[in-house]
Amino acid sequence: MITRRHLLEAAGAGAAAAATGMRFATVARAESAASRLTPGVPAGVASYVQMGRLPGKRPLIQLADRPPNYETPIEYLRTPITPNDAFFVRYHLSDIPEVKAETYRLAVGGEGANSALELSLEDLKKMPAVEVVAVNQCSGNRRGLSKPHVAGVEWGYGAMGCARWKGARLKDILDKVGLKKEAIEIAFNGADGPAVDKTPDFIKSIPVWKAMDENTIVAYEMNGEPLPHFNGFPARVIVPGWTGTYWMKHVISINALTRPQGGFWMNPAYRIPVGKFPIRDRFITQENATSTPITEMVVNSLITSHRDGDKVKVGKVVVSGLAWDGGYGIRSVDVSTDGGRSWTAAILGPDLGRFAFRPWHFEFTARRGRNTLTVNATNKIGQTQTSELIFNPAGYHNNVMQSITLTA
Ligand SMILES: Nc1nc2c(c(=O)[nH]1)N[C@H]1C(S)=C(S)[C@@H](COP(=O)(O)O)O[C@H]1N2
Ligand SMILES: [Mo]
Repeated sequence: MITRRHLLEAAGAGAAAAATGMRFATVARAESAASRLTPGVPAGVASYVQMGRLPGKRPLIQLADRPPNYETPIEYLRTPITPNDAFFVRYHLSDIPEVKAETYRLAVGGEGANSALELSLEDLKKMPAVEVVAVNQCSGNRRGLSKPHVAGVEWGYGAMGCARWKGARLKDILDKVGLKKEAIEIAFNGADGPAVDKTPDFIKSIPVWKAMDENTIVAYEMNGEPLPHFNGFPARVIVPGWTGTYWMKHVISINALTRPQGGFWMNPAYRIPVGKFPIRDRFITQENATSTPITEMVVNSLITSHRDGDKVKVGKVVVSGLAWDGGYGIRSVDVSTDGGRSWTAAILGPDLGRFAFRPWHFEFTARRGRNTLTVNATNKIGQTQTSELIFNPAGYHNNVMQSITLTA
């Protein structure tokens, strides 16, 4: 609960931060943040986590402050569209400039393009506009649940959100400069940079075929509003189906490449072992014998109506949540109340498109004592979640079926 005192404190801290030139401030409410942590994240996380307040955002679970890494509490994931002010925030670099709409320029070119040009925000908005509802999920969502634990931001369930994105097709932007037939990848850079540390600049590329997909866009609107600063104002890349790492925020350059993009963030970061996950979309120009870039999200689901350990009344209980995948679409969500011996189909809610969160709900009769529910989503190509963690050193692609126990 946010009390008036907390709001005043937040306002005061904000003013102090503004005075000292800091861009954001946090409200120390350690207990309430710890109570929102996903069960299973390393015990040490509780000692540093707090409900942090970035300008324009509700209090979110602050796992790091510089660079800002803020997770969405599951309460805000009860709708298939995540509100902008509750949407998670993930950065690798601490120097995040406030990009001005008027002076913003997007440079498009590269050695794989026939020409080069610069687009203003107005230019982008004059292009044919498209909308796509798509899940943005960090590759490392649920990393904190890895056993054994692995290094990195110890995300619980909330390093994800779903929004209606509006913008220009990347394909239309690339058509303006024309791609050479030698072009193999399209690379993005954002306006953010390393502060004083030696972190390499965050540059990401995707294969040309994914860049030319009609669903891949450069978005300037999120749920009918300009992008929030911390989600990439004034424009960001949207790569529906693929994990958030490619969704470049504050994108200021788009380059067509004739050779694979190098750099830390392409290799060794954001890679998965070859052959370990049931992945269809391959990023061949970046693949080597042992590792390949992470691409599409694996099928997954989350209970958002209840937390593990919640108390319920004996009798009818409605449990609800979300399911999503890499863009094949959700076929079914099944729930087991007997430890996986039998499964019952949940009722699916509105379909906002194959890249969107699919809401579901399930009614069951709670008996006195402990009631354990396990959820498993299946997508339209028949892929399901795993019961055992597919361990990988970066903690990516965790889609272990979630179980919660409700006590009646
Ligand atoms: N400019 C910029 N864009 C970025 C990143 C970043 O560090 N800098 N991180 C990426 C990663 S890893 C993720 S998961 C998403 C998170 O998007 P969000 O902060 O809007 O939730 O942004 C992506 N785009
Ligand atoms: Mo990410």
